Amino acid sequence: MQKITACPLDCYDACSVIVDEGKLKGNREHPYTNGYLCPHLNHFWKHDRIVQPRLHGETVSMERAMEHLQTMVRDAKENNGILHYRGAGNFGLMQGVTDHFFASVGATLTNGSLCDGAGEAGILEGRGANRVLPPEQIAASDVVMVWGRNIPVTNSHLLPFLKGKKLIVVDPVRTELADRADIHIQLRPGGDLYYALLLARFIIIEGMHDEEYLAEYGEEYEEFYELTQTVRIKAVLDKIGLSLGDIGKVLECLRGQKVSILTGVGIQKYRHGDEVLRAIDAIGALLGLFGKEGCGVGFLGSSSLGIPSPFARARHFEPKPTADFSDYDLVFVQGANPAAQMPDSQRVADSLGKAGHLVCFGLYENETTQMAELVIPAKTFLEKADVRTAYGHNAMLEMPVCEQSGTGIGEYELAAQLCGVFDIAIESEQHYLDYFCSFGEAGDGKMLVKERAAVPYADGFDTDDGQFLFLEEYDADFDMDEGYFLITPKSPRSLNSQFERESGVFMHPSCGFEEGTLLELSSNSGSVTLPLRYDDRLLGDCVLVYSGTPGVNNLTPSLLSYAGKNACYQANKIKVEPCKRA
Ligand SMILES: Nc1nc2c(c(=O)[nH]1)N[C@H]1C(S)=C(S)[C@@H](COP(=O)(O)OP(=O)(O)OC[C@H]3O[C@@H](n4cnc5c(=O)[nH]c(N)nc54)[C@H](O)[C@@H]3O)O[C@H]1N2
Ligand SMILES: Nc1nc2c(c(=O)[nH]1)N[C@H]1C(S)=C(S)[C@@H](COP(=O)(O)OP(=O)(O)OC[C@H]3O[C@@H](n4cnc5c(=O)[nH]c(N)nc54)[C@H](O)[C@@H]3O)O[C@H]1N2
Ligand code: SF4
Ligand SMILES: [Mo]
Repeated sequence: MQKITACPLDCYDACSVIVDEGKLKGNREHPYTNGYLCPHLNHFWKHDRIVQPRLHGETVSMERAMEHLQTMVRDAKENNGILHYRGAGNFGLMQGVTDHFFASVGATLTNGSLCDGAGEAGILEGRGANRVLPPEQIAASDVVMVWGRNIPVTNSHLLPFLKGKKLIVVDPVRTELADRADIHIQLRPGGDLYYALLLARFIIIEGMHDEEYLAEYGEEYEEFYELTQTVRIKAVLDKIGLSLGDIGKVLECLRGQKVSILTGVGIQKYRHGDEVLRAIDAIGALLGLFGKEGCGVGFLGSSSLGIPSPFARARHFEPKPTADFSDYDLVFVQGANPAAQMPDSQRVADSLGKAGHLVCFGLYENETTQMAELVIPAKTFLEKADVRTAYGHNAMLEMPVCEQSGTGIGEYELAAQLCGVFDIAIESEQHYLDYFCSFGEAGDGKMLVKERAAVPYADGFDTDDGQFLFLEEYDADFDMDEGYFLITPKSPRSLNSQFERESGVFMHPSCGFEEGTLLELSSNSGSVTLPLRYDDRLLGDCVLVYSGTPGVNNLTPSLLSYAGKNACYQANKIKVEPCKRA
């Protein structure tokens, strides 16, 4: 019998999936899924999952694993020493049920983000809430400006909505989308804040700003104009690798059109990531793009907006990118691979190694499970009930049980067992599922999260006075010191460290090293040796290593963004040498 569920993965698209005798197919009836999936789900069965719990390297029963976990929690709880570190390996809302247990026993949880926290902080500063720009609005625009988002790879279900639009791509890489765009602005990595400030300045110089709109929603725009005047045009354009023409031709393309600007995580992997989003939002505000049909600025919208968590809240938090595991007696990792995906891998490995006890609750073997004292296999998304929302659209998708299996344990079941033992109140699984679904309502061929406007910010912003708050100062960390810029985007083959991980470094063929050479990349944080592959889509002063490549985060720093406690994966410059051992 066919069942309909949703892809659980951390992805803009949140596809609706038909499960037919174990086969996974894209749902034709769902307007955002359009009948196809991506390689991750098409090859879902190819990837070996963890089948048995493991304690000190020995296979044990689930009963034994859970008993051991209980003992560890009991001991660590007394010392106030538990860290619950949860990633987004599965995006279902029910994943948070373990927070309920751990928060209730006084554990520390994480805040901040490895992902979109810097950008979101900027959006919250300017707009007050981070609302999704729905695909329907994008489809109604004339011009789409894609800024640091790799749509064919990370958000491919949006492609049908871009048909027939004028396309501008701002990306240091000549991506597939850049190749077919009307305009490609190939700036140096990290140059976005300056570029956005210059665009904003010329929007005003050229009189393209929407004065009527600004009088109502952006009163402070003149102060912002003064701020944009502090950017030295010629010097800055040289620095970021652009010319005046790169401003002029984009403004010509935007003039008088319905414009959607789609930003992604690429532009905010820096300490000043919040300022980049604020400056791009300022362009949106100046042009009056917010709250208008066929217009807007979209980032990774808040997927939980309007759905308050039903779970207990923690009182102690540790910033996710810099968490010090060695401070804890028990570290419980769920749906994540911090040993590979957090920045500064050497520090992370050292710190994980010094945790009293490390437990890993997940689906696949990875660097973190290899270090863990106890490994607990999870159930797949087909074997447990859940509900999900997304950061690329406003749909809500139910995820019923599609398959029975004796392997692994679901998050609800694990949390419920622990709550039982420690005498903590927890509602039934169905209660939480119903609770989540109560925030959904039927829309056009889909369920939507209630009260998420079809045209976001149509009634002004979510700030105290409804006004857009322009950036007031900036601290663009743009480093022209020695070394290459590191770009670390998502791979088509992996989902961060899940599935088929990449294993090379990519540079322009003019780099002076022979293809296939083992190169030692090093930064202030550490080094990694990877085979060189040519990629003529790159600028000469960039090295590209995909997210999920083993060792990539040896190169990235233990730094938090100025706002949003986000990781700064592209903050370090890189030295490249032939590997001496080769
Ligand atoms: N250099 C560099 N580093 C990066 C990034 C980058 O761009 N460059 N990107 C960052 C970003 S945006 C993100 S979001 C993070 C992601 O980093 P992580 O959150 O660590 O995510 P993954 O690497 O995808 O690992 C997810 C794990 O979840 C487990 N899992 C999957 N499904 C389930 C389930 O149903 N239940 C349970 N319990 N476990 C499950 C799998 O075993 C898998 O190992 O990486 C960050 N790291
Ligand atoms: N196939 C696949 N899909 C995924 C994921 C995956 O790992 N694989 N991960 C999922 C997750 S967790 C997330 S957060 C999303 C993120 O998805 P995206 O938002 O698309 O993020 P990235 O791929 O990191 O980077 C996007 C683009 O930014 C560019 N870029 C890098 N640095 C800069 C810069 O300084 N300025 C500008 N203008 N552009 C820059 C990169 O070249 C890249 O083309 O994707 C999700 N979807
Ligand atoms: S595109 Fe995203 S949501 Fe759709 S199947 Fe692939 S990973 Fe899942
Ligand atoms: Mo992410």
